[in-house]
Amino acid sequence: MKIGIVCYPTFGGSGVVATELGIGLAKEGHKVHFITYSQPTRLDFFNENLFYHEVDIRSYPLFQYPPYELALASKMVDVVKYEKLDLLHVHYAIPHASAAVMAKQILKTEGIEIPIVTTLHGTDITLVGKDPSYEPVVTYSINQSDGVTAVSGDLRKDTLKHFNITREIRVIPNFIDLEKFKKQRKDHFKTAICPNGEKLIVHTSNFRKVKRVDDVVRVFERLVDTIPTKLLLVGDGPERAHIENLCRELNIYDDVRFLGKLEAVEEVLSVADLFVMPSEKESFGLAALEAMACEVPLISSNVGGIPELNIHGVTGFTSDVGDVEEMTKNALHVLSNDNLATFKANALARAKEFDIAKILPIYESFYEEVVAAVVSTSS
Ligand code: GMT
Repeated sequence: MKIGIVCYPTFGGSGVVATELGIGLAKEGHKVHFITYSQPTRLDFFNENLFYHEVDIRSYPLFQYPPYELALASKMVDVVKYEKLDLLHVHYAIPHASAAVMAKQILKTEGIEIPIVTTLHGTDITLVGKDPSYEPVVTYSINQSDGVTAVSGDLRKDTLKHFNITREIRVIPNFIDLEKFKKQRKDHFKTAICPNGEKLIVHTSNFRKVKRVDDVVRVFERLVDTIPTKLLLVGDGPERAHIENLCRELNIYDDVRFLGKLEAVEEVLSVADLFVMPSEKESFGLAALEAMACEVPLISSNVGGIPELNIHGVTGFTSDVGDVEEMTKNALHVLSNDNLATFKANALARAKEFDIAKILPIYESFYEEVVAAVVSTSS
C-alpha cells in the first residue's frame, strides 16, 4: 500500500508513534510518505520505502500567523495526486485531521477518493481539542474521517463524552519496538550516577504542568530520606527551571541529575530501578511503556489510559493524582530487595504485549478495512 503519514516531527509521543509506525510499515514493504514541516526526529536513516515531503510555509507581512493548515492541506493534495497514495493517516487531530478533510474535499473535485485515518493521541482531545476555540472543527474532522483510532480505551471514552461523534472509534494502543529497547545495560553509567549502589529513579517528560514533575521530586524527597536513591530527570520544557529551584529548596539537588532531551533514552532506562509518572492527564503514557520495555516498574497516577498499561500491584502501582504519600509507600515496596526482581520481570512481560510485531498488523488490517469501505461507497 502507498501510505501518507502526517504528524508532528518533534520529540512528542504522537510524533514518535507516527514515525515508528511508518518505519515499521516500510519494513513490511509499504511505501510510506511522511508529510511534515521538518524531518521527523527518528527518521534519520535511508530506507528505499520511506519518503519525506516538507510542507512549505510561506510568510507574508499581512499574516500575523502563517496559515500552516492551508500549506499542509495543499501539500497533501500534491503528494496524494503525484505519488498516487492509497490512504492518508494523520496523527493528532489539530490541525492534521482538518487539513486532511480539506485535502480530501479538494481531491474529490478532481475525481480522486482518498481515505483518511485519524489517530487521536490525547491532548488533541483532553486539553486543546475540547476548548471552545477548536471544538467544532475537531468534531467535524473526526466525523469526516473515514477511520478513527484512539490510543487507549479511556481516550475513546473521553472523546465520545466531550464531542458529538457520529462514527466508530477503534482502539489501537501504542506500541514499542522491543528489539530496540532490549536491555542493553550501561553499567559504567549506573556506577557513575550511583557510586554506592543507590537505587535509581527515572522520570522522562516534556516538563509541562500536566506531567506534575513536582510530584516526582516530592516522592523522591521522601524516598531519599529512607533509602539510598538517586533521581534522573530526562527531558526539558517550561517547568524545568521551577523544578531545579524546588530541588534546591528541598535540599536534594546533589542527588538529582537533569539530563535534558536525550535521543537514546533506552540507555538511561536500562539501568533504572523505578519510573515515576504522576501525570494529571495521560491518554496512554508512551514514556512509561518505554521504561517497562527496559524492565523498569512504574509508580504512576491512575488517570486516563495509564491503568490500561500499568497493572496495579503487578507491574507497579497506580495512585490518585497528587497522592505523593501513597506513591512513596508503593515505591518503597517495589524497591525492596524482596520485590524488585518480580516487579521488573512483570513490567517486561507486560511491555511484550505492546510489541510492534503485535500492533502493526492491527493497523494494516484497519487500513484495508477503511480503503475497502471507501471504495464500496464511492463505486
Ligand atoms: O503530552 C505529551 O507528552 C505529548 C503528547 C503528544 O501528542 O505528543 O502525548 C500524548 O500522546 C502520546 C502518544 O500517543 C501518549 O503516550 C501520551 O500519553 C499523550 N499525552 C497526554 O495525554 C498528556
